[in-house]
Amino acid sequence: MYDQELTTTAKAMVAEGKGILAADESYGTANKRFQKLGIPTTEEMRRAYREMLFTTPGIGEFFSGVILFDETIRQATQDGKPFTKVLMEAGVIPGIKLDAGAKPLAKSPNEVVTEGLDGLRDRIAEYYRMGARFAKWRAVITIGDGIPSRRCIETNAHALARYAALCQDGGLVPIVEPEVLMDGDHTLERCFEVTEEVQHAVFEQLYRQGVEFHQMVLKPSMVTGGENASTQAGIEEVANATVQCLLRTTPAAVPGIAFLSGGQSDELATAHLNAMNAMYKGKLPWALTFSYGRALQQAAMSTWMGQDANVPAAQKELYKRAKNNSAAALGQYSPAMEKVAA
Ligand code: 5MM
Repeated sequence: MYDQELTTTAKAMVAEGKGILAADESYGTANKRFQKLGIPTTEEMRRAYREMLFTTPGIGEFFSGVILFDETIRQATQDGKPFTKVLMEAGVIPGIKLDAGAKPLAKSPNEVVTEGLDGLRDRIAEYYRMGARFAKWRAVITIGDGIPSRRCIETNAHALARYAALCQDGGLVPIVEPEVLMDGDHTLERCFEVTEEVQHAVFEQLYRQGVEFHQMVLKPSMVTGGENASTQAGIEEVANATVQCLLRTTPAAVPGIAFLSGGQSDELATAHLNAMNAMYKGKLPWALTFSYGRALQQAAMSTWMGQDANVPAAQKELYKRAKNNSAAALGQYSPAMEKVAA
């Protein structure tokens, strides 16, 4: 029923030089980020913050889509225009987070499984009516002593695939997000091994659930190694390992891969994406772009600080990160671009 629309939307989400803003922080995550900066954790402040982001002039030059949270998709600007309308008028596709978060996995201490499948078909229908055209579900895999377990990988892969199939039935392009956390002191080689196993398991389950690969977007973590590892890999090493891993796991039919930033600094996340595109441009079957949360928003949020007077300056920060990541998606970014004032 939605065949043509899904194909068109998936391609548009990873159009050349465009990426996706992840602004789908749930209450807990949004409040944690506000608390750190001393911003009041009220519904009105979360609304005002999202209004600042979504009304940034020129947002549609670099963002194909924005991922929203349930609270946000129901909100509007101060003068009453629904956020979905604001985004559509800017040429940006509204998307929606569908997962209900990661919860402890039975029989597997220290591991989690993402929940949210109950009632999902009806929720998808409601969000489609509200204007969403794509969705996101994040699975979280931790590297540690004896983990991840095969149970954790398979359970999360199965849930991701069931979510993705339901999305396509309901007209939403699924963003499939298996995140291997950077937490820990593991090596880049260990990260590669785990990421490869996870991505293989995810595509196996997607295939079994009948998910159309050309109507989805993969949102993986990069192969970086642990953030506390004694040796940190260089930019080219991370870029190369990430692409080599994806070449082993990801079908050519997938139109694009939009990375999460996972706690990397703003500039490093941009540099890694740029290095992948500079090294492999024209040699890969899929587009490589960004779907960052923190690495797009950090500078804007800490400039905004909950004050109306700071909105123009905060929007300039968001615009700068969007522009630099767009350049990185084309392999045309240079660190000198960071010196240009926002
Ligand atoms: C991994 O997190 C996603 C990408 O953001 P980063 O680029 O900052 O890593 C992000 O979309 C995340 O899923 C949302 O912030 C929602 O998080 P919660 O924890 O509220 O579900």
